[in-house]
Amino acid sequence: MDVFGLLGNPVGHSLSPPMHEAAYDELGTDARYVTFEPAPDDLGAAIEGARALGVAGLNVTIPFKQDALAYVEPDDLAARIGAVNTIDFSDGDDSADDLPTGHNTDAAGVRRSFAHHDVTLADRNAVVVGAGGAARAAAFALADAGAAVHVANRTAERAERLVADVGRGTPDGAERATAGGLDTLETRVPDADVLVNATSVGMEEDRSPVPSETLHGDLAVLDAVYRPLDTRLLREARERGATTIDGAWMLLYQGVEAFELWTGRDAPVDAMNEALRARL
Ligand code: SKM
Repeated sequence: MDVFGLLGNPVGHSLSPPMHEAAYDELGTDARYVTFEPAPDDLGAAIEGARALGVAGLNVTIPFKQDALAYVEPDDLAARIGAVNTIDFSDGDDSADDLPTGHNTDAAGVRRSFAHHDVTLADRNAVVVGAGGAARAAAFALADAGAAVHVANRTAERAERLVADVGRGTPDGAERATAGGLDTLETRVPDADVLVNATSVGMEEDRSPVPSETLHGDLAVLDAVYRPLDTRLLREARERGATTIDGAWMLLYQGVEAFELWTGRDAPVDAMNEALRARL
């Protein structure tokens, strides 16, 4: 039996176990997906211990995504984003100095969510709201796909740092990435084709991070928030004729990408999506 899992703290809320186990059931794979909640200081021991126990792969979530970089060999994208959410133990040789590979499938979660809804990203104007972990994954995903990215954040300095990182790592990214405070949404969103909310605004309260009058019918809007599924931002965007994509798509496709990295098989996307949405 193969064991996969999630490292986070807390992890009780996670929908990854039912989503991945639906994939194993669908494909008849003898595998389990379990959650682990190490103390913050035990992250390295947890990753090494998982390998020693023969765990095949791990997802990593809050608060460990950045710190996990120190215990893996990150691929190029994970190194540029500065965060790891997927560890693959299968390509190591088990020697102490041979680190497992670290990936970031949150970026694929963004890219594949848009692809699923037939939204093209190349040469489009994209706006990302926020500058934290999810925003970093979104900004790199959009820039790598050829979009011109504007990052708007409560503190403009943080947005500028993210844009500088995108510029360093992405061909042409430097000329096409811009940053500003939340006030810049008023001028940027009316001209945008693609909008991603990568803040948690809309989760606790019925609030939107984007002024509703800036939303329009030529926009595709992805909200990374998935509790609730139908956020105020998505409702207001839909009222103005925009294409709307809820946060469960992003959660689904980061899991799909992880499943495919670990197993080398196409993921049963519909079964995983059904399992996820049944719990939301
Ligand atoms: O990046 C993902 C992670 O792989 C799994 C997860 C979850 O199960 O809640 C959330 C995201 O951080």
